[in-house]
Amino acid sequence: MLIRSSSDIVPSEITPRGVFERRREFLKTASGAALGVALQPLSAAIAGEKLAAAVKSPYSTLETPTPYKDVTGYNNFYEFGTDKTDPAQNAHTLKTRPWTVSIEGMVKHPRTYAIDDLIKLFPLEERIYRMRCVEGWSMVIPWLGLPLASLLKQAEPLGSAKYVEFISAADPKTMPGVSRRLLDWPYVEGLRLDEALNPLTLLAAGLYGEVLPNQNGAPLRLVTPWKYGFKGAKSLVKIRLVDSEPRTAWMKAAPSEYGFYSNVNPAVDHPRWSQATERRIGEFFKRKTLPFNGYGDQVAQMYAGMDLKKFF
Ligand SMILES: Nc1nc2c(c(=O)[nH]1)N[C@H]1C(S)=C(S)[C@@H](COP(=O)(O)O)O[C@H]1N2
Ligand SMILES: [Mo]
Repeated sequence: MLIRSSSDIVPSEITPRGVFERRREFLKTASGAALGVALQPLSAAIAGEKLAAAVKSPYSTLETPTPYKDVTGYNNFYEFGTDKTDPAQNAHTLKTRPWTVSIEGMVKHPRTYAIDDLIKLFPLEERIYRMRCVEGWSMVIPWLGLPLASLLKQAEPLGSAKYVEFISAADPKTMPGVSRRLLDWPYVEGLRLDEALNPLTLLAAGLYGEVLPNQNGAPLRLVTPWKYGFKGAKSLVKIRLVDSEPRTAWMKAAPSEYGFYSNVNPAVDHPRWSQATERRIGEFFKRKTLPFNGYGDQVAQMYAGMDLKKFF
């Protein structure tokens, strides 16, 4: 198979706006009957006013979204292989219905949601976010999701809860990578409670106005745009409130390379490479990476007084 690097993509192929606007127009006018098969599972949740409300968010960047084929065709999801094109090729084996997501641990109201109930209960918003992978590439992705804070407020964290642990599915029958010792499965991520409650933190169920493709973490995945991409645990089955810092899959694999905080920080290099610049997929020249991926106004105060070289 021919794998092109991002620098091979010529400008004439970059038509995200057109595609995106057409999709938005389609979604605004689509009736249930007009929705394609891919939209079916979400159709009840995003039809009508909810979708209208999803069109704009003050948290969205005005930057041009990365083309759909790159957002869905070039990413990491080790449960389906370690190459960037593996998830798109292999994730069709994942079965996302029926699916439940449990909110558990130190909460007043633990609950297991069927995914379709969860999506109906919480209004989905469109959030166009800059995303930065620890490996040095970046994208702009129009997510469709619910603020994690909405779900947490419903569950009511106890006073003892200080962190949130996110646990991905690990099903060897549908996820071939889980049978290889690439990571200590299941994939686990974590946030401090205030980070989890930050208005930027999203649980995404869709992108580009469509149900999330499997390779992007269907049916529900975490999105924290001021942190490196690996924080965004995919295909979540559990969200657990805990009193101590969760040990994440990447911290277990390589503690000196992947810290708990993982805030995008051009001033703190990865032990094996610089984090000062990034390649926006679809662009030729590298860009400077911004502190907190450009979201400092929304998140920097959470880390006031912390040495971000120590707490990387
Ligand atoms: N369960 C799981 N979640 C995961 C990963 C993974 O391997 N397994 N990879 C992470 C990494 S390194 C990145 S960059 C993003 C990439 O996917 P996206 O482009 O859909 O955000 O998913 C993150 N979430
Ligand atoms: Mo990543």
